[in-house]
Amino acid sequence: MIGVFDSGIGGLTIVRELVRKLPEYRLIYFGDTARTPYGTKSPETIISYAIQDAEFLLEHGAKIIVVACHSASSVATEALRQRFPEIPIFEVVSPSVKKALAVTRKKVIGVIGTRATVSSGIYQKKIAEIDPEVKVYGNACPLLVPLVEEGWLKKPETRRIVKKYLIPLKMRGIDTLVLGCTHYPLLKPIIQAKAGRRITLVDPACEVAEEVAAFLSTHPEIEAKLSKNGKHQIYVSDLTEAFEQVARLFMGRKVNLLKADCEMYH
Ligand code: DGN
Repeated sequence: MIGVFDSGIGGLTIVRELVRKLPEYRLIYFGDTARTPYGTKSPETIISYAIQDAEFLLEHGAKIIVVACHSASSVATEALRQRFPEIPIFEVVSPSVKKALAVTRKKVIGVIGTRATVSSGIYQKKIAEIDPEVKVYGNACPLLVPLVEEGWLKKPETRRIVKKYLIPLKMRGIDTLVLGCTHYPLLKPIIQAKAGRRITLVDPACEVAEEVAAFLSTHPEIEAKLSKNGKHQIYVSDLTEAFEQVARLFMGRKVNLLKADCEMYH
């Protein structure tokens, strides 16, 4: 199976894209709803959670892992690759960097995300490795996750907050904006409206799905290990009605959440 994990329900935006792009493969998802959010936690804590999340997926038959959470992708990818050297591990930052560099005309890129993602400086680091001339500006937008989870996708309050978060980036003259958090694809219409038509949005969910598809088409030995057809399994470490509602919002349909039976999450 293709394993996907996230700090909570938000990673279903990545599942949605993976299912659209790779409909034949079975997927297993783990959302750490008992310990969400990761975006406010220290790198050490996020790394230890990410390793446990990956272990859960591998124990349940995942053959490749997609880190859907931007906070975990930003701080835990290296640790995951060291811990599981045989497992192909995908994360959401690298394909977004690639896309952002391909579309920027003025070489000025903005990134929005959680505090963990923005303060990791991972986008600045990865972009500088490829093109040191490109300027990268980040802005943490901690209020957007709860607004999305409340379903406030079109409210005037959300519009005002998005506008405020984008002002410092627009003042820097960005022409490309990376939606560096699992939740932001749901706010795309508002973000695009407030950013203006001249700023190109990069949606990491689409980019990572493309990357996984390209990898599978060139690695038949790994592709052969993935189970095809059959039901996707969506596990969470804590199950409430509210999480089910949020899952429906993210997937655009009802989702049957399974409670992960796992000591460490209690
Ligand atoms: N999944 C997190 C991320 O993409 O950074 C957002 C939710 C959170 O942990 N705050």
